[in-house]
Amino acid sequence: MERRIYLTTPIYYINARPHIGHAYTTIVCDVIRRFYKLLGYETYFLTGTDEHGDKIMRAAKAAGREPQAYADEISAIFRNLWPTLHISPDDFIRTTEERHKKVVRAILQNLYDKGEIYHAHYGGFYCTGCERFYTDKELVNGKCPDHLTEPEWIEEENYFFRMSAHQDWLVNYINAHPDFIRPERYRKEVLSFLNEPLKDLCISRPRSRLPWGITLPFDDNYVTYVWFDALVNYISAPAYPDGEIFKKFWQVANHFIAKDILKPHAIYWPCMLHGAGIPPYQRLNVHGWWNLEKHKISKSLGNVIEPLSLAEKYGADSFRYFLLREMAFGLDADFSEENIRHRFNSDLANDFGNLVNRITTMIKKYCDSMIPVEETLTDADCTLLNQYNKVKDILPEYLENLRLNDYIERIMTVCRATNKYINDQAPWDQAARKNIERLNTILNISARVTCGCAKLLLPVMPEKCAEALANFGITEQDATALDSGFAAGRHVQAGKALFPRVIQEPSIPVKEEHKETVMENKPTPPTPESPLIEYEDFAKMQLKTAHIIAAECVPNADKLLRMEIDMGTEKRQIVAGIATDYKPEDVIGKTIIVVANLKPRKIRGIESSGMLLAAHGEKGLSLVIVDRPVEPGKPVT
Ligand code: ME8
Repeated sequence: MERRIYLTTPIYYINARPHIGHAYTTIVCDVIRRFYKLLGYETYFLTGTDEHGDKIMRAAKAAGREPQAYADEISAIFRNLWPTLHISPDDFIRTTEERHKKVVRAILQNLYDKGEIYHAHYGGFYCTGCERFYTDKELVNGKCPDHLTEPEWIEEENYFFRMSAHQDWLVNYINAHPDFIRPERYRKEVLSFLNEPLKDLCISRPRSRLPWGITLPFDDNYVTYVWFDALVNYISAPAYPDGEIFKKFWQVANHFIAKDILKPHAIYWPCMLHGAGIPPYQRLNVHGWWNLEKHKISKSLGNVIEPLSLAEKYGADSFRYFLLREMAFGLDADFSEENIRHRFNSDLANDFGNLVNRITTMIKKYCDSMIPVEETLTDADCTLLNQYNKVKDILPEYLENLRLNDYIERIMTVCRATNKYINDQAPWDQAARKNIERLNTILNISARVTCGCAKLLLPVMPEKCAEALANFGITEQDATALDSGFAAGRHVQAGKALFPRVIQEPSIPVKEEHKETVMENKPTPPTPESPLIEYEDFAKMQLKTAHIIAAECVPNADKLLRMEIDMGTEKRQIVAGIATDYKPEDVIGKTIIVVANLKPRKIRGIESSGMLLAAHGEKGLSLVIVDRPVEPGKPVT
């Protein structure tokens, strides 16, 4: 089997700035490409911009610009956006480039010479939004179903491609190649459309009406219809017919699009290729729409979400994670910023980031910062390792079936299982009992599985996962293959939170009462004037023992530590102003005393469910701890 894949996004119209929909398709291709690379495939990834046609000419006019200058400007916005979202295409094609025009002209001439193109009179309903004619039947209440606008009736002489002549071939081809168009629902939609006779495709526009396009090589009174021009990008970029990239990658071409442009890709394009004697692409992969309150996010509906502002707010990798995790390929998904925040705080900060942080912190504390060697494995160790190995092994199958959201969830399940494994195996107890072999084994296994998960998540979050792996001493070169890189003896780095928690309402400035005054452990000292309290007053307070199982600094709050504590029957999160006196690694494993029935409150937007006790000495803070081992959750009286 070919271990190669060629991935393409649509080339985007430049009549407006990129939005979240464009970002999604491009990120999906980038992620899939990185997964295939991890599996050892040779890959080629193309994106670009679609710059001709009515729509662009009108947009340029509205902006008071010449079409070419306008195209240069907006195309550059797309091109420059991709690296900021950690997307790295191999090529970026613009339909106004000569290398593209040359191939469009060659294909047109080839079809014309073969008698596949003819000249005729035509009248029809034309939607400028879609840049195409609609039949009566396709219109909904006389309006374009996508743009909800009334099309214009246009009559003119034009050139037509004999698309109808390829209908039988196309139906047979789709039937013989079950994964030519996928998911299945779109394949069925195309086949059902092909139950009706296919009309020939109008492939020209009179230059007198629309000067902005590629002149037909056999009649300079006309320019090429923008869809005919645009689709050819998939072969013009890899330099059809003789380019090395074309020869190497065309047979494994995988187009990625949303369902809005199914018809041109599933019908026009294969027929054009067949007419020109070029084999069809390998697969058309069709995803659903990002909606906002049930409406497609689109520039024509004016409800766009700017990808850059979200990436700036949450980080490009978290944004990528959200898009991939939240949408099942093929189905629509609803966008909500609340969901981004939820994914960020729960999956990334709490499950994955916390895991990396607590393991590196413990290796630093207990093993002199060196990944320890494992000794005899227990059932619990083997169960966790097996769970990870299974997820690693199913990667090709999930990738092949485009189940990326499910795959990410499988990885996160392993991260959660590793967090639980650490809680259950309690390495801090092994350290207290000086059971070094067991301590080393627990830390080795949890580090190994965590590095494995970080590597599996690299395609989704290239920068953050590289940072996570670097914390375990694994460089990008070490991490090229799935099984490379991890080794006992490597030096770890600890301390910096991978995903600093997102404050609940990031755009709202921190209010005065939310600042860390309450939990800074600066109680008002009792003065002679303080009234004495009754025992009943004291008894209202539930003091309990708790084990600190994880800790991290809170970004932009020098004094705060966020800690996860085990209270016996439950785990809680507390935030306390002790960071000037304690580093995260100093407190992990300690048994402290907390006020367990204090109302939760937010400190810098992070919920704190309890307060720890500390003494305020001349030289700083000192945590109140128990002087013999006591189980967590025990009452302090
Ligand atoms: O159609 N949800 O360009 P275009 C998900 N130039 N994806 C979305 C989306 C949404 N709400 N909105 C847009 C064109 N997209 C032509 C393509 S290709 C030879 C020519 C994504 O700028 C999705 O990939 O309108 C969709 O197919 C594409 O942007 C349409 O981009």
